Amino acid sequence: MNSEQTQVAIIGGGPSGLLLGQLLHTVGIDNIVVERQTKAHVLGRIRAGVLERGLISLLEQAAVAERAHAEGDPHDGVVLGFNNQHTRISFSDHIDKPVVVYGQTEVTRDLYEARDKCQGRTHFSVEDVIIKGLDSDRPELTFSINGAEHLIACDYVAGCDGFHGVSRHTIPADIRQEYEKVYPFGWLGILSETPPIHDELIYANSDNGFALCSMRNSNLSRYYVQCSTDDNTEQWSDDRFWHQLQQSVPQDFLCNLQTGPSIEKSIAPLRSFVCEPMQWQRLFLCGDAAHIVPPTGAKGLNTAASDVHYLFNALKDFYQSNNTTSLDHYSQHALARVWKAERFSWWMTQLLHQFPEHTTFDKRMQHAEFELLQTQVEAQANLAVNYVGLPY
Ligand code: FAS
Ligand code: PHB
Repeated sequence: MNSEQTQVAIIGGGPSGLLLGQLLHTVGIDNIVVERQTKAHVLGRIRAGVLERGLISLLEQAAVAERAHAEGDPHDGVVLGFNNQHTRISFSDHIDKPVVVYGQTEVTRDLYEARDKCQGRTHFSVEDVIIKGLDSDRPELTFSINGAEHLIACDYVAGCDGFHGVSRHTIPADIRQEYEKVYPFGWLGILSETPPIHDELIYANSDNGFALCSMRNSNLSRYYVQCSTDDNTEQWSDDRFWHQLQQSVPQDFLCNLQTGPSIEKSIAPLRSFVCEPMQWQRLFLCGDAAHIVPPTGAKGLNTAASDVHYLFNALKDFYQSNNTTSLDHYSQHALARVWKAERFSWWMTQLLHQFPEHTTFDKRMQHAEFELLQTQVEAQANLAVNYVGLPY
């Protein structure tokens, strides 16, 4: 049995676990990350694309923001399309906080590079992670790697292992309260090495369904269309994808659309989910391990970041001042912001998608909401302050 000691054991080497590990390192709190996949597999995921100011600040605090500043693209507004109408929502007209377009994949790459540089301990390809002794002052992780048994003894466990991880299920079922809404559609996303159709994101709803035009850089575009939950990527040729996108994006923008072969194609299901509490004895959940949002509001990665902010500061209070007040209230603090992100993501999803069960009245309500956003400054301000990210 390979035995190790640390202060904080982090389950999950995605953005939540890596960001927490890097922040802990900056204040000398020892930590070990255990990751189920290989590093290459984690870095092969194409996920979020929009970073809130709060996440950028955390990357700065972790001394990992250099590339995001150099290559990230600040955005000061988004375009909303509704059938062939469209309106731009400015951020700076309401709040001086642009968002930065910089892929989650790059954030994860930057965090791994920083972790390697400071020789942070990371175990990849771990199997059968079990959390033990959470009611003691020295909990343990046991797991195996290629058949060899491992044990990590620690003070605290951070469950950063995503929606399909083990951490959440370690909280007893009679303690956990789970809230869930599964949407009757998914997002089919592609990457193409083509110039973006527009210099800002376009979220569009039409009788043909939802579409999103995003980007990673001036020659790498990220597009999404609404698809059925029964679909798989084999059913979606590039031609079918581009045709569907052009049915939903307002025609004023189509003259700038440059299509090309997809270099990545994937389907993501959409759900809203929250687990309460986000802590149990010496286990603390962060990110997708505790909550999921439909990506319509670009809140998934960004809400993981605010969890990490609260947990990092609570652990720092404990190790530097022997004060557990913030640790004792972590779940309460994190959930207050989680639920606001859940609401905004749900609202954006309701506004921008075609729901099979929608009546003609429901469709008129979507149109009325869009007209409010076209004409009412208060409605525009509300979208702007939520999209750029509420304060931590
Ligand atoms: P992650 O799921 O990223 O990371 C968890 C890590 O834990 C993974 O590396 C996993 O391999 C590991 N793990 C799991 N079980 C383990 C175990 N038992 N032991 C050890 N390790 C284990 N958000 C947006 O804002 N915009 C988007 O467009 C967007 N698209 C998405 C598409 C998909 C398919 C998915 C699944 C999510 C998407 N998200 C999007 C949300 C996403 O960005 C998450 O919010 C973000 O990855 C959260 O990061 P983590 O909490 O670190 O979870
Ligand atoms: C992306 O660029 O992948 C992206 C941007 C905004 C979203 C979702 C995804 O709301």
